[in-house]
Amino acid sequence: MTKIVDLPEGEFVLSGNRACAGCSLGIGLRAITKALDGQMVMTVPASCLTVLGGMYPVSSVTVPWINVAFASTAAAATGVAAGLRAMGRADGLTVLAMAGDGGTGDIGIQALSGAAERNEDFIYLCYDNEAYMNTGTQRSSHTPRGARTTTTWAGKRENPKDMPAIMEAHGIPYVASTSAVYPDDVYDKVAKARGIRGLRYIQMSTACPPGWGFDPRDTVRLGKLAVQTGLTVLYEVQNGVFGLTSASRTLAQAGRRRPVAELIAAQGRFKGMSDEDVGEIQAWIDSRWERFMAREADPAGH
Ligand SMILES: Cc1ncc(C[n+]2csc(CCOP(=O)(O)OP(=O)(O)O)c2C)c(N)n1
Ligand code: SF4
Ligand SMILES: [Mg+2]
Repeated sequence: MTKIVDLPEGEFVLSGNRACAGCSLGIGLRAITKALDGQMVMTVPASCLTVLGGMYPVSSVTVPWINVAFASTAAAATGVAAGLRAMGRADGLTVLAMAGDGGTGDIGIQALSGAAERNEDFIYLCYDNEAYMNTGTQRSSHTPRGARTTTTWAGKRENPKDMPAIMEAHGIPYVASTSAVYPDDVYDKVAKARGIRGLRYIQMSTACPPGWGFDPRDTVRLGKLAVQTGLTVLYEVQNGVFGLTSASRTLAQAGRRRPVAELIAAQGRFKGMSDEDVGEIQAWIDSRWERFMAREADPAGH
């Protein structure tokens, strides 16, 4: 595993972007672009990522980037990849479709599912800040149960959609889950995906101070706490073979997780949640974690 100090020095995300203070998206995007060595073309729908990238004529990112209509991120990436092949430019250049959780699990899912079924040749990276943040925190299918948003003012009642599992069911060669506050894990997964052909799906948990309700200085602590509780799980599935990675593997070896109540208490969006609801979320995480443990014990699912 690559250590943070060993990440390449080349920078493709410049300082001084328009994201909020403490946003973890920039940390993740730095690692992603380093893993691709800037040899990439991005397709991006409306989201906090477009805010981070900047409005013409200024930009905080030095790689080619196409802003596309919301539902069409994967369709646009399909077209860019086909165009590069037709021009004989596909070798060495990676097409990266990158969208938020709303743009992926809700609005962009049909184009993404179609591209996965055809096993198109690009990386799709969903950064998951767990709501429609750019428009002021509306619930998405990825918003966790109990979270207050402007459209779930009493707390969301449903558990989040499991997009990596949905993508795995398409039989694509690589699916991974990572977190922006572990840039070494992000880097390793994108670097691995770079060397694989076909559709590769990576979901990146992206801690968001205003949307989750915590102080910007706590971004890394909160993102890591989500992993330490087992709510965010770092893993990959390559050609059907499962493996925990990084801090989630360490957690599994240690055999004990921190209670989700700690994570809930640290975020304003969960304010006022009953003990009963916290207990139900803990039970949901526990049963999910047991399934991950079973896969870790039998990686190829025999
Ligand atoms: C077709 C369409 N519908 C709605 C919008 C308004 N809109 C812009 S960004 C955004 C939120 C996107 O949420 P997500 O994909 O999770 O990314 P985030 O903002 O959280 O980074 C919405 C609803 C739009 N630009 N286009
Ligand atoms: S709203 Fe959240 S995800 Fe969006 S720029 Fe601000 S901190 Fe980042
Ligand atoms: Mg979002």
